[in-house]
Amino acid sequence: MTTPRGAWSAAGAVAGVAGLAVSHAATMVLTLRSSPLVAVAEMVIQHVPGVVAERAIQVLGSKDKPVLVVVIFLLTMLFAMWAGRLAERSWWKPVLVWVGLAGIGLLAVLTRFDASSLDFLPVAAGLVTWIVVLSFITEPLHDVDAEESTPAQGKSRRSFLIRTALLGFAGAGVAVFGQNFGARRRHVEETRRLLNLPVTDRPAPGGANVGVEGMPPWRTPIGKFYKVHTAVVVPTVEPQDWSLRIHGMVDREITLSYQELVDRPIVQRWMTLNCVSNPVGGPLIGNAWWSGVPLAQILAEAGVSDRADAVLQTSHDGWTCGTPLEALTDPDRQAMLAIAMNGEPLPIDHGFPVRTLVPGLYGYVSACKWVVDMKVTTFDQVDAYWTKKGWSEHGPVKIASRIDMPQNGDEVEKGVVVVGGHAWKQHTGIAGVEIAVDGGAWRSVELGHVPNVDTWVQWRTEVELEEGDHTVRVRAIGAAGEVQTGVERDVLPDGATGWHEIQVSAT
Ligand SMILES: Nc1nc2c(c(=O)[nH]1)N[C@H]1C(S)=C(S)[C@@H](COP(=O)(O)O)O[C@H]1N2
Ligand SMILES: [Mo]
Repeated sequence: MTTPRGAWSAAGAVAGVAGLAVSHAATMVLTLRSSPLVAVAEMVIQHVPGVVAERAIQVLGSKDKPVLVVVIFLLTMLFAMWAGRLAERSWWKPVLVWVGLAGIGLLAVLTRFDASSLDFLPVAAGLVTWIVVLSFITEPLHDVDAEESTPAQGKSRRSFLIRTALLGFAGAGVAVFGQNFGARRRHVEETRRLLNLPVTDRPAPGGANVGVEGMPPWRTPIGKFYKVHTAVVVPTVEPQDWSLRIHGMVDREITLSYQELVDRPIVQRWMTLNCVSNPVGGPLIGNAWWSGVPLAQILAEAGVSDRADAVLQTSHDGWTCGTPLEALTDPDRQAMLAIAMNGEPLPIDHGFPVRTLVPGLYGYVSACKWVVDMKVTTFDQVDAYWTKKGWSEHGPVKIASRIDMPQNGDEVEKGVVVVGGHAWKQHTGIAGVEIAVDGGAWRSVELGHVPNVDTWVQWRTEVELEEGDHTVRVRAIGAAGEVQTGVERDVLPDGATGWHEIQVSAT
């Protein structure tokens, strides 16, 4: 009589979890950014084609990264169970499986932009754990196989169960210990909280909010501000470890420390940031009060070459973007190295300690979070993260508008209905907004106040709706008189176009 297949698979799974737990704990102890499993997820994100990434984001939303990590975990477990089954007949075949898995992990951690020389250690610790744990818990199983149906067999079975349970507890222990998870992040969070920056907070200017109930506020609170980044575990950078190097086609290379940056004159302004992947009517946009240091001045000190037309920005996590140089040097545009958002030191997820912001450009070509390097160059030399995946090289924001209230599918009371929303064309501004009910004539609505042309504007109006189903659509008119197009285009390669339309039923 032999042991059931399931026991071997289970042994493999236990060994698999134990190895992952140990590699995770080692990551935490060494205060590395992310465990090998997460590094593999990031490697996948680096290499998936743009369209696939786009679909994944659309289907899974902000869950795309957790889902990817779970999928990679489950795949690892499948291999681990396979290793367990192989252990029944061979000692070296499971080792090959473990080495193969560890090889992928090693590749992922070492090719990471912020790889450190310690990065191989969690992988090695995990590999050793896999091998040792599997042979430890399968040892009694071999005895069960070898022995006839005797009392000794029962003993071996018990021994297997005891060893498995033991390992289970040890694994749980390591996992709990791994709740130091984020010890590093907590530390940076603490530093961030204690920072005393020469910045101020500011409420939305009077009249910016048009007072439509249920609509997002004009000034986006930090917790409601959308987040887009490729990092699965975001960089946690202590300000004293941060520096920005500006080099390439410049007369004088400049390296700025955090203190040097903060000691410069700070500017503060309202600015709306949005994502090129935002579909018509979508949520990937936010407006905040930003504090930072103007980039034009710093670039002037560096002395950029006349032949340069781009800046390749690199984040601490290796993400890159190519930004039109003229948008950074233009004194009117006020591109900045931002250190604070809504009066708080930049939140970690939004790029702490320093990120770039350029009014009028989509985030993917400009708003580099955790920025550490700026290379002045030419666009034909730039091979940035999203442009490699088929997105357009320049990313000026397109004129757009959205209906926030009522929401698509809402039931409203017939009669007078308040309609409201937002419109934006950062850096040139919005002159008017029009809506059309049930495909009728366009009519102007009332606009809220804006402090500058770099923010979105709220709008509101009242419409008379009879009982039944209705559609409402919106379009914006830019400061130069341009009318937002109704031609529908996808977000790829340079931002969606088309009118936002909602359907409501009045009862
Ligand atoms: N390091 C880094 N910076 C980044 C990104 C990223 O993936 N990594 N995404 C960019 C994109 S596509 C956008 S739209 C903005 C989003 O900024 P937010 O997350 O603060 O809203 O950050 C930009 N900066
Ligand atoms: Mo974006």
